Amino acid sequence: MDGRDLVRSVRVVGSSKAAQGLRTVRAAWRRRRIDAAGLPARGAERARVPGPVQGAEPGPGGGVIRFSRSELRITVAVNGAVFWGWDGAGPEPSYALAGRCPEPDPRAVLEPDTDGGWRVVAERVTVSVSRHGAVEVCTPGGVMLRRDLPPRWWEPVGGGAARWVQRSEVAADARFFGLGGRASGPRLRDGTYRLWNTDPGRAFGPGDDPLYITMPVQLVVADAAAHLVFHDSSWDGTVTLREGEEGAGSGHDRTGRCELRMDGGPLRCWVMVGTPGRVLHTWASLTGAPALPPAWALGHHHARWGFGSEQEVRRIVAGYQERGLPLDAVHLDIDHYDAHQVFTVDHERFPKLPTLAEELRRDGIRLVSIVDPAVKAEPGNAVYDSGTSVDAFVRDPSGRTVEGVVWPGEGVFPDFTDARVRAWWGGLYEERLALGFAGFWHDMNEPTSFSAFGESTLPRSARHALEGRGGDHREAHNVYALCMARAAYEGLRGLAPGERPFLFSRSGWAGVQRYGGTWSGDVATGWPGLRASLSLVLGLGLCGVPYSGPDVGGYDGSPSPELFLRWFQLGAYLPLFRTHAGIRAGRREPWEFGAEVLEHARVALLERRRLLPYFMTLAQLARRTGAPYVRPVWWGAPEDRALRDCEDAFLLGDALLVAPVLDPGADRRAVQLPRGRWYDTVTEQAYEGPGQVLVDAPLSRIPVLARAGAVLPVRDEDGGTQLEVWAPARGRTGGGLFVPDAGDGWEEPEVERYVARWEGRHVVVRRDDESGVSKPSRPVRVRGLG
Ligand code: NBV
Repeated sequence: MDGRDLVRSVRVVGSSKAAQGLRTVRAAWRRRRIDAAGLPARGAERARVPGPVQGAEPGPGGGVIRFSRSELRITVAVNGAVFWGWDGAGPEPSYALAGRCPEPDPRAVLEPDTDGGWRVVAERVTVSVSRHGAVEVCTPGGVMLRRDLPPRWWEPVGGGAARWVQRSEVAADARFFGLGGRASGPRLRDGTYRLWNTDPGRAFGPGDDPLYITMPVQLVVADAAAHLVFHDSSWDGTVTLREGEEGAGSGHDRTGRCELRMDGGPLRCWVMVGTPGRVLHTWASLTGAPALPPAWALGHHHARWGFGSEQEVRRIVAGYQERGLPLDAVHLDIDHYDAHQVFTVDHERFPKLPTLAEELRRDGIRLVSIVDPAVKAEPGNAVYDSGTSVDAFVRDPSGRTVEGVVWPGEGVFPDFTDARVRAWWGGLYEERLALGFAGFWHDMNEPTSFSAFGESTLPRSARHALEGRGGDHREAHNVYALCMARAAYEGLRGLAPGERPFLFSRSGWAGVQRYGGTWSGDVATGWPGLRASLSLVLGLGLCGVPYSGPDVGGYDGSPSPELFLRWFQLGAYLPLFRTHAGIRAGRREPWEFGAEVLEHARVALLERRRLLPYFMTLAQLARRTGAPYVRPVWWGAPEDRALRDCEDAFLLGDALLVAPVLDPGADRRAVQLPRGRWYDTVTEQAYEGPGQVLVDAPLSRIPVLARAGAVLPVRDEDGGTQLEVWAPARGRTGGGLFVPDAGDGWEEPEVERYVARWEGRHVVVRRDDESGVSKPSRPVRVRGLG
């Protein structure tokens, strides 16, 4: 149906749904009209390349290399990351950086290279620049990791933003990961990936791209080293990847290729080299430590669009309690708003929210509120009026407020790229805190405005403050949700200074981890959706966003009992463990799928609760080191090719390997093991890696293996913490870390470090800290002794 048909049908039917359709069509037309008037037509363009080198000027940590038609600035920062920018681009301003750009490393110097080029030699990386502007990144041993060919710009003859393309080569054995949340990963195969945060408008599966969170962040893993490259431009773009191939026998290698095309923005990037752990550490030091979720947020969350009333919430909570199923949070979707308007409550159906929140909190259950950015454009609506009085809403180039179509009808959009607007928005959470909400779930913040023609977001010509620099939606779109998260985070810190804010957001960009986590969005119910949901968590973790998880059971339709259970079992080992579904979807309470599923779901819930101290430790370590809780199996051995290609299992921290069941009818599955001994955590059977083994995966559980020697903190029956130790192989040692629960506040507990080793016929655990070696004060349980 095209726009005219839709309008015709709207006239005939005249229902409220049809009226919404008409509004949608009008909004799309309006958007096109605004863009046509507000954006310069591209017209003729001139192509440009840097041209031959002319000279160089050393500076702190690197210097500037001049070419006939551009210049390149290279700086090695003290954290080991290398920055380079063309055409005079520096690292600031940047939405990705956590603060100011790190200081240059004074030891890195720019020096002449062979063939008239230049190079910078740093501790962990050497960057060589050729006479024509190709940039090569090598390990200290001289192995090439990435070669960027000279870039090419297309400049509109009449002025305006230049498009550019950057082609790169990587090692023949390299694999690509990252680019934000991708449904078809985690290994990004040959294809084109778009960099434009998008609500697909329906439940998505592995073939859908792009989705809600895109980022120009690639993690490239090769034998010689891993590297992360971040192109710091928030504009629309595409990344086309082609994996390389190693020549068999005497054949030649074909290098891997990457082509990045951007519609605008500076051509600048950051590169970090090393092991995956080191690379993610450097990335976190640049873009910010991941926010630490409060302990309750590491438990089980239950959501649904359409609880519809306080009674229904109570009924669900009672359902969990009567069956002895742990529950830590309940999420209220837009149906608890008054006429779908953010920061309001439907008092008829939710008359006593603070009382409900208080009662739940007494039972250890928190309430989480959805928060949508769009505000109903209607005088008399308090949020609209207060926003209007501070001039908060995005305008078009003619100065009119941009209106879109959202749940409440015609809606306007706060400009979160304006510090003043962030401060106003952050203050609105006071109403939520007073209602008793303890956490926040940001939705529709790509931002989405319903549209009948493809693009369902704001017009590209819409104006944004961009921190006073001024610009349009082409630049602001991808950072809109990041800035909304910042507004909420900073607002909450001011409103409740003693508590760590908890928020997670559907959309985001590089750096969003500073403020909170994310979730997978509307993943389609089905086995492919289950697989896609793991891909998203792994990929986002490698982009520095460690806290995320799927809608367990899928967002739409009704999963079969088996699919629901397998999703539930996977979710129990992911950072955000949340059942959620759309308003027309079937039920998602664990007892709705029969007695057998309920029993197995209970086991998963209890195991999640038992592992809470371990999850808390992983959250603390993510904050301190940038390492995601959920890591690809190659994390510790990126040179192992078979591990690099394994996408159906993951490491949960250092100690556990989780092998979810992703196919129907399976009761066993193959697991690719990293080096060392691994124990099935239920049967305690030992397997030797590296290599592939077949393990049991009955309906009652998914395989979870523990690394021999691992010491992991678990909760004992009295709620205390116990150290679970998996026997090291004879003659070997092991260890693990524990960071005690920080409560909901800001305290930074000390890391407890444990080592495990054989002493005669016993496995002994010792605490090994700066103050010396001591007996652990916590109970120890040794497993895997056979
Ligand atoms: O708020 C309703 C839904 C929500 O349940 C879901 O989790 C989001 O991804 N929301 C999308 C808006 C739906 C629009 C069709």
